[in-house]
Amino acid sequence: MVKVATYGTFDLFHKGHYRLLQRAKALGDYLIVGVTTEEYDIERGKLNVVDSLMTRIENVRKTGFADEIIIESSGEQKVSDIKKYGIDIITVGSDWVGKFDHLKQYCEVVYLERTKGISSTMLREENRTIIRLGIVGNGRIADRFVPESKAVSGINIQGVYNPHIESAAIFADRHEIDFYPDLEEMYNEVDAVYVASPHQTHYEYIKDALNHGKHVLAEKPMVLKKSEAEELFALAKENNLVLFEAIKTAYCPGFNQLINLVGSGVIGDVKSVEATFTKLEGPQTRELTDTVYGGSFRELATYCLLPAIKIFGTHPEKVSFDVIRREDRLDLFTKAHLVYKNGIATATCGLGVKSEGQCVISGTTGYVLVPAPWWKTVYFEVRREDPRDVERYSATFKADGMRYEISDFLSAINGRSRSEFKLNAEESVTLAGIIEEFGNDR
Ligand code: C2G
Repeated sequence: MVKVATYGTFDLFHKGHYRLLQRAKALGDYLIVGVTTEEYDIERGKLNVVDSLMTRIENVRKTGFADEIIIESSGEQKVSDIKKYGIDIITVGSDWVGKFDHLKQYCEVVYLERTKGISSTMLREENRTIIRLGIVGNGRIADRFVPESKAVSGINIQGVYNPHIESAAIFADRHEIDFYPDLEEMYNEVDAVYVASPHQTHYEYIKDALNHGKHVLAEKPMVLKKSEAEELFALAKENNLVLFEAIKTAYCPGFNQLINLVGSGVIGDVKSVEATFTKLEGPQTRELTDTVYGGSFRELATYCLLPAIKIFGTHPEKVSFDVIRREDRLDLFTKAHLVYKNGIATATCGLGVKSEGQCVISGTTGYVLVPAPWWKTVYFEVRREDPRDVERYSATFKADGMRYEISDFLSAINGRSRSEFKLNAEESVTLAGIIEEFGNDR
């Protein structure tokens, strides 16, 4: 008798799950299905799981494919299950290709093709939906976005659009999604759009998507002009649509803990915020070759301005810049200085200059040091006059960390969001305004 095992969360049970179990069963004579516990899902960074463990087990049972259902409560369990149950084959979907190869020393590992284009039709009667998302643009950031989206329950990447059809086709193939040669075609099949095209094209794509009734998650910088940001947020509001700027730091647990802690007065009155982000990029990258829309500030300012805007607010009294430019005027190293009524802030961005990527928040009774990379906030210290007086904080930040913004975006669409507090329209408008001022300074 050939024993097969497969594992999963099986939240919002859909056609993809059904087909996976069907084919898993067909691989042998006896199918064991491991369903993850809520604790294990939290530990492995799977967000937004809606159904209880009992419901998820029940949905697997109802398919009739499982001969035995077990609970998966840790990452190591697969190895012990193989021995315990005498498993011959472990199978999972192709989104996991390579990830379980270490099990090949114990049994056969089969990756089954993932099901594309999951629709909500199966779920609608129960008044729950899977948000179908289309991607516009397929650069480096989109490559990281797709795997991150798999860690969020309730979203399916339907396909990608790029006017460069060949590039879109390769991307679609790599991520096992569809590609659309035509935007209208994509709009017909999605509820939401992720805009990850070059900066200067965001405005038109966002506007178009909103005008087609789609929610939008837009890569940073969302737009390069304050008036454009205001117009787009007004349009989203008018049409009851969600528009989020995808600055992952704003949504990650550690950064929110940091902002809340500082807000609670742990370092007294805050007087200064300094944040630095530098990258040494290859000379052929877009940010170093695009002399009009590239450069350190447009690339990195949204991160470095974020702590100041969260702590001091959206009304700096004065903004100025010190810039080191290349001969062709592209900015390699930029310091933006923000003067507020109650404090000052510096945002330091570098593309051809490397520095310590830390954030220091100074107050009247102490300071917070967030070591590099502060924008993926996993650890920070509250320090005071006495060097022995140090409080240490740590938080989780899984993989590329985009799952947090995706999860909040879904919650906002599904109407159960608190993320207005994480990055609101006014804050995004302020960011666009400062980036515009920088542009005028050229
Ligand atoms: N799946 C699929 N097609 C989809 C969605 C999911 O074939 N459109 C497959 C996944 O590849 C997985 C199974 O269905 O094999 C369950 O998916 P999830 O519930 O998302 O669980 P997952 O996070 O993939 O857990 O130990 C946990 C397992 O390793 C996998």
